[in-house]
Amino acid sequence: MVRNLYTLMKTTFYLFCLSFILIANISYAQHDPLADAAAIHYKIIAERSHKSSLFTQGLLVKDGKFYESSGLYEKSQIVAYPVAEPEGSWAKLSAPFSQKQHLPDRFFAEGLTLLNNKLYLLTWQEGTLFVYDAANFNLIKNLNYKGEGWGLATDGKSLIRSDGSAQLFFHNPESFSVEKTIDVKYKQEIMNNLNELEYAEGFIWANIWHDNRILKINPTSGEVVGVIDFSEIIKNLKLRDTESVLNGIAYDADKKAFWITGKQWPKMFLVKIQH
Ligand SMILES: [Ca+2]
Repeated sequence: MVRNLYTLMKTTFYLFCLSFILIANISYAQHDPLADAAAIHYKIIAERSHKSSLFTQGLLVKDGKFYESSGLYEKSQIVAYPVAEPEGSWAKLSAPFSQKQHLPDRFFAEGLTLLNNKLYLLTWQEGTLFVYDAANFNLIKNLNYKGEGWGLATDGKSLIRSDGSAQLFFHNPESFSVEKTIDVKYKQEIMNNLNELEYAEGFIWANIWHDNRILKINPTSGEVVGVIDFSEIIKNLKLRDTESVLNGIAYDADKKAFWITGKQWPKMFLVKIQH
C-alpha cells in the first residue's frame, strides 16, 4: 500500500513536471515581448504609388520631395521625386525620378538621412558612408566606419545609425565618429533587428526587420514607449516576395504625418497617428 502510494505520487509528480515543460515550451514559442506594449493607432489619410523596383532602405521627406535609397549589389541608388503624385500612372513612367545617383556595383545602399543640405547614405557591409549634395546628388566625400549599416536618421545634431542589433549609434555628422549609443528595449528585453529609422516629434521611430511593426523609442533611454502595427496594410498589399518587408518611414512635417512604404511595395501610405 505504501509502495503503491509512493508510485502514484511519483507518477503524478512526473506528469506535473512534463505538463509544466510542455506549457513552458508553448508559451516560449509564442512569446512576444511587445505583447503588452502601448498600441498606437493610426488612420490612413492618403496613398500614392511607389516604384516597386525600389528595394527601399531609407526614406525621408523634405520640402515636398521624397528622398529614397534602394539596396542590392549592382542596383543600389538614391532617388528623389515629388510627394505630390503627377496625374496618370507615375509608377509606369520610364523616368519617374527628378534626381538619381547610382552607387558603384560593389556597394549595397542602406539607410539615408538629410542634414544641412547634405544626404548621408550608409552601406550594408562595406563600412562606407557616402555624403552627397542634396541639391544635385554630387558626391561630396565618403567616410569609413566599423560595423554594419542598416538604418539612418537625424535629430538635427547627430546621425543615428542602426546595425541590425538593438543598439543605436549616435555619430558626429562631420567625422562620423560614435559619440554615444543606446540600447533599445521594452521592459528590459532588448529589441533586435532594428532597421530603417526616422526621428520625429522628439522620438526615434524604427522598423523591425521582417516584422509588421514600427517602434516608438525614447531617444535618451532607448525604452520602447509605443508600437504601431501595420499588419492590416501589409495583408491588403498581397506581396509575393518574402523580402518585400515594411522598411520606409518618412515624417512629413507639414502634414504632421508619416509616409510609410516597404521594399518593392507598389504603394506608399500617409498615416496620421491618433494621439
Ligand atoms: Ca527614414
